[in-house]
Amino acid sequence: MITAYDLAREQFAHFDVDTESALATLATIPISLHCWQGDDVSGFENPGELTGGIMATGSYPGKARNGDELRADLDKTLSLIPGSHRINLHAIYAETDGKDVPRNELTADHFSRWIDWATGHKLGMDFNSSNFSHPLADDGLTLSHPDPAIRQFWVEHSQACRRIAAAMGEATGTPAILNTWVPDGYKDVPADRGRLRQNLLESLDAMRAESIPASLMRDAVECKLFGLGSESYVVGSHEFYMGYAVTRDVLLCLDAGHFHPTEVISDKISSTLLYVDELLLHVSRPVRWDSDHVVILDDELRAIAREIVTGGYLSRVHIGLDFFDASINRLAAWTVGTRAMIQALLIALLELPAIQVAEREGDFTARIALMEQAKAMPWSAVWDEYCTRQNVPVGLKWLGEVKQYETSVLSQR
Ligand code: RNT
Ligand code: ZN
Repeated sequence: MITAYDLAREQFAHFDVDTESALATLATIPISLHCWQGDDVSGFENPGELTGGIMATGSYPGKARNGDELRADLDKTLSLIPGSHRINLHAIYAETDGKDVPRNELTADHFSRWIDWATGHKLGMDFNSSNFSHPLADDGLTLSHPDPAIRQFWVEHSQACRRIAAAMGEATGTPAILNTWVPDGYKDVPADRGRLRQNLLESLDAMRAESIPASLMRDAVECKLFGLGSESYVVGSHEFYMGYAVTRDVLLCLDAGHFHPTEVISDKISSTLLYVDELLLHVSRPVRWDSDHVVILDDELRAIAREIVTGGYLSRVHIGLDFFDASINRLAAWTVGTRAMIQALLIALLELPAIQVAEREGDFTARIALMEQAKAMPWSAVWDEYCTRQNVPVGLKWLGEVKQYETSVLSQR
């Protein structure tokens, strides 16, 4: 019997695209799945509200309330997503058995259940210091705070997180990326833009003073244009962190929602990679602002994936997700977003080589024609084949499984 995949393979072969080699490459690309979609960035520390200028909206029932629930939700989600991936945690997901452990005293022991779970599933791990939802972050400043004692607390928190990340890297056999994002900024026009930036620079250097092998953990820094409550001034701006990453040889993190609304990170990949060795991406979907909507297969997602693939940057760009929608089933949110990211990578791997040839020959007529033809190619038959081979639901079959899980598990919470 001739399958849809057989026909698709032939159609792609006609344009010199080998679907088998695309599928083989696709299986090697890990996506770092952010745990915080599972509980609206609440964490397990205390029942306080989310602060730091980020916000999850919606009150869909059934969110995970502890590590076991969150891991169960991730187990189910991972069974719906093809490929081998990574898990991205925040410090607020520590499990302290009811003990009140200050963030600057967290150790890898508080993440032992996560580490055991990740190694059992052969998942790489990534990590984040949590510089928000905390009394010492209530005035919107952390690593750049004018009070040296408060700054020191957050430096110590970051130092603790670097050691935890190293332990994660050691246990999993793949370096954990520790991302640093701080909400620091001012709601209104500052009188002095330089002072807090100087503080942030010194704090970051202090946090990184301990040298840890790159085989265990790597540092990444994430810039932002504005947040709720930091509309007029963000200490860690793009220029600030670009300079930091270049001079300190750390990874630069580009979040899709952290620039001006018409600016896109797909256009920043080939530029920044001239100056930094590696990037971390926070793939997100801003709608009018940094709203962290669930990622879908839109033009920008496709552009991000094609830049990574056709630019030859697969080994230098680490793909992480960063969205949190509390208005729909949270497992569905993860599944839609992660599957869309993988679909975008597949489409990029199936790109018609003739497009590049036409551009190099200056034939922009053929370039636009081929780009439009590429959109009509039967990539979805290749995607279905990938899901079948990876033993995950084909097409929309995953939705029935999520609904079933909602009835049997989520609705009981
Ligand atoms: C906030 C940043 C940051 C967070 C997560 C929870 O604007 O994007 O990456 O979303 O760390
Ligand atoms: Zn982010």
